[in-house]
Order: sequence, then structure tokens, then C-alpha cells
Amino acid sequence: MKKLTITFLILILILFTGCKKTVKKTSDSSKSADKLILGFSQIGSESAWRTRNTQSIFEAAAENDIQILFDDAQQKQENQLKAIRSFIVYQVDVIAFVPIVSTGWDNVLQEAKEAGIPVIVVDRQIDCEPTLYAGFLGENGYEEGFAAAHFLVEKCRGRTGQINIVEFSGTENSSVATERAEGFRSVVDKDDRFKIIHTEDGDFLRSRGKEMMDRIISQNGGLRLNEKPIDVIYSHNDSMTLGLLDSLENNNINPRSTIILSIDAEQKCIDALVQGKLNCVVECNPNLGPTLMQLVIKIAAGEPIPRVTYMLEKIFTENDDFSTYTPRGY
Ligand code: GYE
Repeated sequence: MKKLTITFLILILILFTGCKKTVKKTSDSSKSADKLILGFSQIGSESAWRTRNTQSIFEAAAENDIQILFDDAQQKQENQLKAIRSFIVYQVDVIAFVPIVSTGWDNVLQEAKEAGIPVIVVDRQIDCEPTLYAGFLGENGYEEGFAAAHFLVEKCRGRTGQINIVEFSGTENSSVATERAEGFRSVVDKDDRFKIIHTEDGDFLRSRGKEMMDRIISQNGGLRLNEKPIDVIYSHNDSMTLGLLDSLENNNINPRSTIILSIDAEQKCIDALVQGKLNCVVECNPNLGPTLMQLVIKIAAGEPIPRVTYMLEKIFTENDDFSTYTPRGY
């Protein structure tokens, strides 16, 4: 099957994924017979984090001489299902995908299993029968939420009275939004002062972060909610944080008047931290490419891979020596 021409392959992908889809390949077809072929389904490009994540995977594939069949799902699970099915038809060596949500994958993974194609789940986790995929590579969202809350508790040491938190959460039913919510609550729920007074799904988008903040400010006449001051904003990613900062700026509200916690550590949010607009940014490492390619090579050689591989991540806070910061690259 690998002798199918790329033209035919593109045709299959168009048929399976709809006419407007972009299908990219990393190298020319003449070499494809000798190369490992990785089918990779990405969610889209909703954030700078995601764009860097895709780049990292392309760069590492090129360095390891692995050919990628790439599909951009444009934020739709149904597009991901079509892409994975097209990878199965093409009989790629390995499939990797970033599951936009955590459920709904059992059937397609069963099909991959029956076709003998190993699957690596990347960045976000899934709920399914564990034998349906080989392993997971990504971040520990629970630890990220935990780290943000831990910073908050330290910052509020000695403070009395209720501390009101508004949470902007990531895509509903995505593992990472669930984990970031749970990790955060595992800390703040143990301290009676903290109250999460509002949680809203902002889909990890800058536009939604701005819209949600605009609405809260206009309906409540400032940084308040139902007569309560908003003391803390916990945002599940930097894109939504940048959006809410846009809103504060447009409404002439000084972001220093509230504690703002974010996750990802994009350059723009690190700059905002240095400028005093944020208090803490937990890193989520998008550079999964090199480790993913190691796993792909192993698994294609029939070797076992770990069930879970987490990336190392750090935390940036207002207490850091900013002169030690290096460019983030995303
Ligand atoms: O935090 C966000 C993105 O799944 C960890 O998705 C990822 C998240 C990341 O678009 O910016």
C-alpha cells in the first residue's frame, strides 16, 4: 500500500476529510518507501502554543527522516475521526493524534488496532479502553492546576476574608481543562477563604477571553460579579489571558488590582508578567516533537513504549529574577 502515489493519497484524504482540508507532507514521494510514515492529526491552530506544538513535531520529523501525513482538524472532532480513518486506509506505520475532547474515540481506535497500526495519544488524554492505544505523551494538566493554586495560597498567606475566584476554562470535555480544574481545586478547596464564584468555558481562545471579561465588566460595572469583588482570575491558557487583559485595558482597569494566574508560558504572557500585569504563569511545554519521534521509532520497531510520558515544566512568577529569563520561542 505504501506504493500508492501521493496524488492518490491526497485524493483519499480529500475524500475523507472534506474539500477544504489542508493536507501537508514533509518530503517528496520518491523517498517515502524507505521512510517511516507517521499520520498526525492536529486539533488546529487556536493558540501560539498550538502553532509551536505543530512546528516542533514537523521539525523533529524532518530531523529523524520521518515522513508526516498531516491533518489540521480545524477544531472539529469529526475531522479528526476522518483523518485517522484516512491514515488507516493508507496504512501508515504509526498514528499520533491530539484528541480535542476526551471521549468518542473507541471505534476509530478499534479500527486502527484491527489494521495493526499503533497509536500514540499526544498532548491531551482520552477516556477509552486502555489497550486501544500504545501510550500518551504530553503534559500533566493536574500538576499545572495544582502549581497555579499553590502559588495563589502562598501569595495569600496571612490574608483574611473571602477570596473570590473567577475561572476561565479550556474546551469543555477536553482532558486538559478537566485536569487544570481538578488540580487547582485540590488545593483551593482545602482553604475556606477561597471561593470559585464563576467558571466559564472560553474554549482556549483569545477572542472568548476578551468577550467573557467584557461581559462581566459591563454587566457588573467593573471587576465584580454579583456584588462581589473579583480577587483572582484563573485562566486555563495564555490565549484567554491575553484576551481578558485586552478587555481590562479597554475598560481602563489596572490588572494589578486582581491576582491573575495563567498556563502555557507564551512569550506574550511572560512579557505581561514582567510588566506586572500577571502574577503567575505555569509552563506547559509544547515542544513534544523530539520525544514523539523517539516513541514513533521505538514503536515502529516493535519495542514497547511507556504508557505515559510527561514533559518537564516549570513555573514563572512575579517573584522571579526576570534577568534570568530566556526567549520562549512561542
Ligand atoms: O494550553 C492551549 C491549547 O492542550 C495543553 O491547548 C493544550 C492546550 C494549551 O490551545 O493553549
